[in-house]
Formats: sequence, C-alpha cells, structure tokens
Amino acid sequence: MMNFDVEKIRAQFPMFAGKDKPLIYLDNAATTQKPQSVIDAVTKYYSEYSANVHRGIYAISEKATHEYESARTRIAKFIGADFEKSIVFTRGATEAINLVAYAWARHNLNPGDEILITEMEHHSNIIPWQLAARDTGATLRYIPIDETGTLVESEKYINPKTKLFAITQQSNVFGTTNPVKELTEIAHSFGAKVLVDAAQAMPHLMVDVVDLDCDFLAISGHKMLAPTGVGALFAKQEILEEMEPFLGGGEMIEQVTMETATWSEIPQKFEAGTPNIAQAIGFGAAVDFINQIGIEKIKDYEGEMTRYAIAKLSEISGMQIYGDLFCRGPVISFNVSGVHSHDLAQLLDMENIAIRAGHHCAQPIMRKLDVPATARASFYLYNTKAEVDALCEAIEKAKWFLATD
Ligand code: C6P
Repeated sequence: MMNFDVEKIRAQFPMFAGKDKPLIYLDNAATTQKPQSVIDAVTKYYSEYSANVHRGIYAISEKATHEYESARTRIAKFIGADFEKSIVFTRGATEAINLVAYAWARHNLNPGDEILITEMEHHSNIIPWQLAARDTGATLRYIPIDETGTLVESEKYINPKTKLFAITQQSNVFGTTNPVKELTEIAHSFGAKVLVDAAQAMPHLMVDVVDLDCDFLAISGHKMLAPTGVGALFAKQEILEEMEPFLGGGEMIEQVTMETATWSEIPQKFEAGTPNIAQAIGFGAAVDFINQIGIEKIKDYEGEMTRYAIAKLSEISGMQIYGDLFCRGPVISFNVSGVHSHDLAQLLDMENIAIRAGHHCAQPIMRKLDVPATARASFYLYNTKAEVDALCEAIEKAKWFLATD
C-alpha cells in the first residue's frame, strides 16, 4: 500500500528486532507490542524525573505532573473531547466500565429500570452490569446477535425503561463495528445514558466523542501501543461532576474531617491514590506515535490486510470464519474442522506465531456459536501480508499434523 511504510514502522518495535526467527504476533486484540518511543517515555520518567504527581513543589514532581497532565490532554484531543478534565485515568477499559457501574449506576438505577447491553459484549461489559442490576434491582437485558455477529432489531430493545445502554463499538471476537452513533441517538431519545466500550475500536479507527455523543467511553491503553496498566474513562463533564466518587483516598479530597469529606474537582475526584504515572505518560507517547502515522491510514492498511487474510484463510479446507466476512475490524475468529483451537495455537507457537485460542472473555458468544472456543488472529499496524501467508501455511501444516481421518 502506498504511503504506508510498514517496514519503517516495524523497525521501531524492539520485539521484532534481531531474532533468528522473527515473532509473528497476531494477538493484538489481547494486547499490542510497544514502540521504542513508548518504552523510552516510560524509562525517561523512571530515570530522569521519577516523583509523585500533584503533590510536590519541587522540580521533578512538577515535571512529572506536567507530563502526566499533558498525556491526559493528548488523549482527550485524540477522541475529540473539548475538555481534558473529562478524561479519568484508569487501569484499563475494565476499570473504566466498573467506575461507571459503581459511581453512576448504583446511584441512579432503581427496581424497574433497565440496563441494556448486547450479546456480543466482552465480560468486562457484562459482569459490572450483572452486579449493578443485582445491587439496584434493575433488570439486565440483551440485544441479540445473529450468527454473523450482527445485532438484531436493536431499536426494539431500547424503551422508556432503558436507563443505561452499554455497547461495544467493535467486537473482540467477530470484529463487527456497531452503529453506535445511531443507537446512541435512539437511546438518548428515551432519556438513557450511553456507554461505549471502545477498547477494540480506538486502536483502529477514529473515535470522536462529540460525533458519537456518548455519555461514557471506556478506553484501553495497552491495546493501542501504550503500557499495560493504563486506560481511561471519558465522561461528559456535567455527568462526571454530578457523580459520586468510585475509590476513596488521597488526592480525591478537598477537605477531610473525622466525620466526613468533600471532593476534589474532576478528574482528581476519580483518581484516588498514586496513579499509574509512568504508564499514563507512556499512553501519551502511544497516542503521539499513532498520530504521526494517522489513524485513517492505519484503518485503511489494516482493512486491506484483513480482506487479504479472509481470502487466504478461506482457501483452507475445513475453515470456518465467524462473523460478517466483508464488514469488520482487523480481528478474525475461526475454527478448522477436526482441529481444536488450543492445539492449533500450540502448534502455531512452535512456528513462532502467536494467536489467541479460547473463549476470548466472551462466553455468551461461544454459546451462541455453539462452540467451546475459537482461534483468533488479530492484526495491527506492524503486521504484513507475508505474516498472513505464514499463518495460513502454518495452519495447513498443523492440520496435516493433527489430522484424525
Ligand atoms: N479484550 C481480548 O483478548 P482492558 O484489558 O481492561 O483494558 O480491556 C478489557 C476489554 C474490554 N472490552 C473489550 C471489547 C475487550 O476486548 C477487552 C479486552 C482482550 O479480547 C483481553 S480478554
């Protein structure tokens, strides 16, 4: 593809350098590799200005605070948020969703209210709502999916009782990209709040919170080149200001007496304790890296590679690919007849190819597909068509090795 120098990009990832047999990493939906610039940003913090944030009135603490807050501003800009204080750093998308389930849902839901999610959610966007429904008496409902991993008659499930609609923007199993903007509009017309789980979408396509008009957006840093242990919650300013705190502790307070306390301004109200400073700074560097290439270019490059991979994989006899073949993000879940996905993943590992096998933290989808597990190859900006070819060859070899008939 023109204008996309994948070799130049790969050269910036130490995980791909200097190996006899280079790693073919196709488990990007689980977590991504880190470019040198992200590793350097983390190292620089620890080796040059390691200090706590928002507390010290000495130079290195002020520098740490500046870099930490600058990362917040760059992440806000990346998703089109016009107010950087509507970004709360969390450990990941899971914690962002739990923050909403504890600090918003438990204070706003009552018996008779409905929480609406979909059958294609990751457990991170199911369990917090099961627990919130249990604690508030609200009812948890699901928009069904069909066997192509597409939502079925979504509008039918949104009604005046819906108080919260939580939906993934992109499925981690099928790669389906959901029409979240349209569904948000419908949910808002019934007065519901909308949470979008952008863990799988944000690494691959432009996510604009003003355009989506979502109330909450859950973000995962480590799936978009940032260190593990960092993510974020975006929430509309007025909602964040009204919300009760999630965790209590240092930095989230204004005044504390023996009996009670008042809270800091947002976002500190939601960032109790010492945050993941180095990881947040690394997240800022990851956003810079993506911006230097351009998210639209990444999307086009990955789109072309995904179409190529689907065509190549489809040539393998006994191959079943799950989900819509044409309209998807860079995630392909599949099974090969007569081969258990765990055996396949192990044999591919012997070829230095990393894929994921299992239920992908989405057991309701496995039940829907009536399979115990699938294999899953997921791509990112550093993968190549040659790696797809190697994957297909290794699958053929594994099939031959495991053949039972
Ligand atoms: N999915 C996968 O292999 P964290 O790790 O907390 O930032 O993100 C959790 C999460 C939330 N939503 C979706 C749609 C996800 O796919 C994930 C993480 C990984 O599919 C690890 S299980």
